Amino acid sequence: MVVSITDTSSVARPDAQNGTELAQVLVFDQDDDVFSFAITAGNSDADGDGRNAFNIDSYGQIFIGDYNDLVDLIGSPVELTIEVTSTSFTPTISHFVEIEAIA
Ligand SMILES: [Ca+2]
Repeated sequence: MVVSITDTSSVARPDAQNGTELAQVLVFDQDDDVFSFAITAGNSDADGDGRNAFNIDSYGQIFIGDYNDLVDLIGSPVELTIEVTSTSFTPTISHFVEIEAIA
């Protein structure tokens, strides 16, 4: 299994819409293993509404899950650790998000 990502970093702003794509994790697997994606570190739910700032779907697309959480992240780049779970092993890959203030 080879894991890569379209963008190692991205920039987001607190006025972004939920669902805005930041990057895509790509998996090449010769054995056609079944695999799944999870953000295992770096995520947060600053406003405590049960929705994390970032999310990843079953296709490996990383997107904004809750723009309300981004305000608290302005100025300090966030490192998200994405874990790819498969039957054989669980590689990880990082994606950095810089949160810009709304101009
Ligand atoms: Ca939240």
